[in-house]
Amino acid sequence: MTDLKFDKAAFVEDIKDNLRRFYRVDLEDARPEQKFFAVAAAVEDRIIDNWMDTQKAFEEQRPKTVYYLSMEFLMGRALGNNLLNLCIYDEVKDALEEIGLDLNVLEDQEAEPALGNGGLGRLAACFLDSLATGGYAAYGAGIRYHYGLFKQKIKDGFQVEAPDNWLKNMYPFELKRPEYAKEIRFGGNTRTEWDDTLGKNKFLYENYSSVLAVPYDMPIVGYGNRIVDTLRLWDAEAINDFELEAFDKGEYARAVEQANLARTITEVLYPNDNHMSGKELRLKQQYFFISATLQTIVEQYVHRYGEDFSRFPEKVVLQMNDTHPSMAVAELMRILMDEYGMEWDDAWPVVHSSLAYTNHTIMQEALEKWPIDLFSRLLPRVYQIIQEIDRRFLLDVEKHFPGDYARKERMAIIAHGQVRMAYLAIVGSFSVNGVAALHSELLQSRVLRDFYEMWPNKFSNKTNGVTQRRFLLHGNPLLAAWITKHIGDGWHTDFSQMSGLLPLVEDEQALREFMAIKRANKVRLAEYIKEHNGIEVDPDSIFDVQVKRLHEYKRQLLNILHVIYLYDEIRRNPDADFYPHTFIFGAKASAGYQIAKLIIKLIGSVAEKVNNDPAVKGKLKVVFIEDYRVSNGEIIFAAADLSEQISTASREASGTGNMKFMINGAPTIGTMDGANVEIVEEVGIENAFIFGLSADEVLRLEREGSYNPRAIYDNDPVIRSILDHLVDGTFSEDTGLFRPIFDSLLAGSYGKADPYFILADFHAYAEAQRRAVEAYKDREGWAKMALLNTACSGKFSSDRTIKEYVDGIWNLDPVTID
Ligand code: NBG
Repeated sequence: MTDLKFDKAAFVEDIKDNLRRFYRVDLEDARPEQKFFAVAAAVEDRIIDNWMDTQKAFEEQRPKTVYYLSMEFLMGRALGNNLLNLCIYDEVKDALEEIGLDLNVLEDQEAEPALGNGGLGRLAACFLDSLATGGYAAYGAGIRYHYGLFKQKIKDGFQVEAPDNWLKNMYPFELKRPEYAKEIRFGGNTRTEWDDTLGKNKFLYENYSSVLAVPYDMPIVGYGNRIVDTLRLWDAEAINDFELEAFDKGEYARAVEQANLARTITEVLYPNDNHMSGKELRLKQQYFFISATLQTIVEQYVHRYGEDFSRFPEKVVLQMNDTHPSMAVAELMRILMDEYGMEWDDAWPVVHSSLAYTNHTIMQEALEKWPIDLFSRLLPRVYQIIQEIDRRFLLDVEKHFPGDYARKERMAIIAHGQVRMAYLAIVGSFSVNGVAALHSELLQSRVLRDFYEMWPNKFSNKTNGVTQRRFLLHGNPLLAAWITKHIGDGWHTDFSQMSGLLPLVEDEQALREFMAIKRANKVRLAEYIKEHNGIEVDPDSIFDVQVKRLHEYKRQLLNILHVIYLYDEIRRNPDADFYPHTFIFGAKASAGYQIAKLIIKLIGSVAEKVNNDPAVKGKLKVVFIEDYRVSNGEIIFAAADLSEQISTASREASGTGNMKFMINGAPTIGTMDGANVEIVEEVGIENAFIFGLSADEVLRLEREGSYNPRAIYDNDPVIRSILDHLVDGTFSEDTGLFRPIFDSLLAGSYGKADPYFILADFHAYAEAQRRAVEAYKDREGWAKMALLNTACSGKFSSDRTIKEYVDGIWNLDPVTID
């Protein structure tokens, strides 16, 4: 499919022009990053026409528009993706080859916009790709952090964070739009004053300080449909008037200080995944991008439809990606009342019918709660509005459940000195959804049960998905071409067609080809590992992979304890039959998350020991891949044999890495958690390696408080010996180094030992590992299982997820341009 007439000569000419214009160099003398920019700018030029046509079509057809509000967009590199979606990847590759440029090398030059932590931010990026591809009028709205997620270096086995200065060189795929800047106000106080002409109290907001929110637009190219949606990221600048005033008084330094203060708002992404940071600056970031976005949306609405807001919910829908954007509820009320003079009773239905909320976690420490004093000091007017929302909401609760005071206390938005952002989001929206069937079920039956009982119709499930265009078409070109050879290229935009591969499970030739592709991808990863880690890995060993953020609930510790167990076995029986096995890890830990960082160190220390022990004879290898991110992720998923999804059941809301592995033909070894449940439903339990406590069992053990890891340690010699290695000098001369990990399992630094049930699940996990290795030894059987995973992955495209949001929540119609 080529939608764009690709003019090779003009393209090459543009590249040379760009080099002259931006760098005053010829192609021969240009440095790699200059070549990248020149090519990327030429590609951006080819996006612009479609982008303008899309905007025109929106302006003419005025479709209902969705705004995806998110603090995080983990976009990954854009060059390759844009070329694929423009359907000119191969043409450009050839054109570049003719002038001596290698597209893959150029792609590696691109700084990666890593404006997100993990699954939540990457989901937002996949959703934008699917929205544009589906032809929907959609905007992403977020923050243009100057520093994205830190780059991870490993020094002596420890994680060291380096700043991610992704804007150091000009970023080619963004456009500054100063003409759409908005003023954002913080602090100050509120006051009411009688207004004679209005005949009522007028509300005043005074003594605030302001910053300017300036938007930068990134194009989101739909696949082969000429639609280009927009990701609008807000950057902070000082308000010019402020500076002028200070200049007048000769306070030059103060003016500059002011400017720097403004800029700090968008300086850095908080590197926490599934954990709330509670910092004032974070709260500022939230209000900053929400206020700027809502001002823009309302202005746009008024421009099209005038000041009658009754049709607002027909034309606009806002999806809140977790609670981070939830002050949208109050901010939209504020704008409608304070700036457009609406009454509460008229404004509330407008707000409430246009906002929807997605919950992404049941982890208590991730649920946002802000102290009242901080909130009301920074955002006095917004706080006032939240108080009124809460007051009215509690009256409503009283109506539904008369006299149930305990319930009111449980459900109040403001309680115990805090503002509970999740409750604000639920009360202020018409839709609340979880991100996988099990997760949504847990929300309804446990975490948000009170709300579900009050408003059962508000709740639904939307199981996550990932874009096959990045994680298969771009990341695994060999497999993509093979699939297209067999079933055509319809799967690029209709992933349910993957089931067309099912008959090939009986085709020996096809199975051989499929496995040959997997092997080629393993060789590609082995080369990456050799280059980046200096470790040789055997492409014929099992590539057993766990890549994701480091978090205790994700249980990388269970994985590495099992490696220690295998190492012991080998040392005990050096001549026993042992199938070569490579354990590959990749994970960033939040900078302040000490135990997580220590687990990284433990993985490194085990790797060091195991990889260099001659008794192991190279049969067991452990690799920690530095700086796991979207770009190397694509290489890793394509090469995996086994997908580790071993979270404590009930804790992983969905997971999306699990889907990326499945698509690329890696069976899952995992617990019945998150979307694993649905993966197993699709592929059959016999084509996965499922183990461990169920969500119900975990929750029951927690409720009863009956779990006793100490007893396991005392009575189980195998587990005792593994854990003792943490403190007996096997992996570190400093026997105290890993003591905190040992204690977290047995003593519990917070009075609770092994909160993620690692010891409870250990033997079940080891047994599932044995099953996986046995299955792997049967080469033909494994090929079938792996291919079945790919063939049954059709459900896990974000195109399907987006269609469910569109039909079930947003109610959008696609737009076409000719
Ligand atoms: C994460 C969950 C994942 C889920 C992603 C995307 C947060 C708060 N939640 O399981 O932990 O896949 O969201 O929905 O980051």
